[in-house]
Amino acid sequence: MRATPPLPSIEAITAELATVGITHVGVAPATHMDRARRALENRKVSGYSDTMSFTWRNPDRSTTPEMSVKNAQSLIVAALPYLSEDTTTPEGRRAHIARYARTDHYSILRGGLREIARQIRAAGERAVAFADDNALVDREAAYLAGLGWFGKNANLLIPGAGSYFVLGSIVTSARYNPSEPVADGCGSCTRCLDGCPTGAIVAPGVVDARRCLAWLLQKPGTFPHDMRTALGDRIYGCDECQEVCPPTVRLGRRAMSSAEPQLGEWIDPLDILSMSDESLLDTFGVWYIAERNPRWLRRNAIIVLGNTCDPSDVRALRVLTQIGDGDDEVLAEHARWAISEIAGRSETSRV
Ligand code: B12
Ligand code: SF4
Ligand code: SF4
Repeated sequence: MRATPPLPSIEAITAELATVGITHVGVAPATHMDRARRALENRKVSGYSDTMSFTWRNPDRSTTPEMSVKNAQSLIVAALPYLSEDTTTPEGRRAHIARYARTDHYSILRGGLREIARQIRAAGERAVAFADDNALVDREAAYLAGLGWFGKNANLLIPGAGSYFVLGSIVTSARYNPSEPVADGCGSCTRCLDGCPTGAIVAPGVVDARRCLAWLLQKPGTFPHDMRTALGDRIYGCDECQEVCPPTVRLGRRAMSSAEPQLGEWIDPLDILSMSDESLLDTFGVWYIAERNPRWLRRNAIIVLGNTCDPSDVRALRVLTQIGDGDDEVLAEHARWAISEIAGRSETSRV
């Protein structure tokens, strides 16, 4: 009979996770996450969670690790850096992809965590890996595991490294020694509150999703009129509250992503409008696209064209006019808006 392998130590786990690019690991007790539970309830009542489901789908489950793994004792929480090199901003029409969305960092993180979970199970314990899953509030797990502090921009900031990290956990019945929590590092800084283009950070650590561009780009339906100009050239995700964050900007480069980006920083929004449903889902399928309906990507591309397209860009204007005259009333309305924005810029440049 083969002997049961020993439980991997936290040092061995950290070393193994480092081989896939995971730079920070900590341990939290698998207790109920009271603060996150309260925050989920409060954001629902105040309307800040808008129509998001995610961790709100079942707040009891997403804040109670034991509901995912029977007799859970510990969370092993890991952070993977996603910062990659910037490229130059193109002239004219352009669409910007947020830093975390240029590679499927979650699958790298999950892959590393699943392998460790397998080793823990082989040692006779229960263990399940989660990363960006509705079953667990990842930032609270990371805070409790001493990986970092909650920034006023709501992101988890790692001391000496900033917030350009994705987070994931292994919930396990095995007992590991919990790490020490990290003290607040924001101090009197308020740059993210002032720097958010839509004023979505309504209090330190509290994001009103109804104003957050990252959510509005994912949400199905008509894009709110009063947020369209502020969207600028963003096609997926928004990095602004991190781009203005001193520790993240200053120290982020200490831990860079080692993964080859699958997508560039910039794409041509006209390409999105000329691609088939199938190729849109093939190219951008790792993104959260509501209802898996590429129509919402096209909607975003139309707004971005409205914000970035030069009035002399005949090709883009022709495509927008076709959509504006088309059968999809939602896209048509966005296209007519974009045309009038572009025309407005041509008026301004003549004055
Ligand atoms: C829903 C969601 C969103 C929503 C809502 C975000 C939000 N702030 O709630 C939207 C679509 C807007 C979004 C955007 C982004 N997201 Co998101 N998102 C999630 C998801 C799926 C759930 C988050 C959640 O449960 N929120 C619930 C609320 C209650 O949590 P919270 O905002 O963190 O609230 C805490 C703080 O308020 C804190 N707190 C309480 N009191 C106080 C007091 C003070 C003074 C402070 C400072 C804090 C504080 O405690 C609360 C509870 O823990 C997680 C993945 C997961 N399963 O956890 C990823 C996750 C949070 N997202 C992530 C990322 C990368 C982003 C973006 C940067 C992506 C982008 N570039 O566009 C932006 C950042 C926007 C922002 N400033 O938060 C990462 C964050 C990594 C990190 N280092 O923090 C996560 C963890 C995914 C992952 N597994 O890596 N996201
Ligand atoms: S992601 Fe963008 S819109 Fe959302 S809170 Fe941060 S800066 Fe504001
Ligand atoms: S910008 Fe300033 S206040 Fe906001 S998270 Fe960064 S350090 Fe904290």
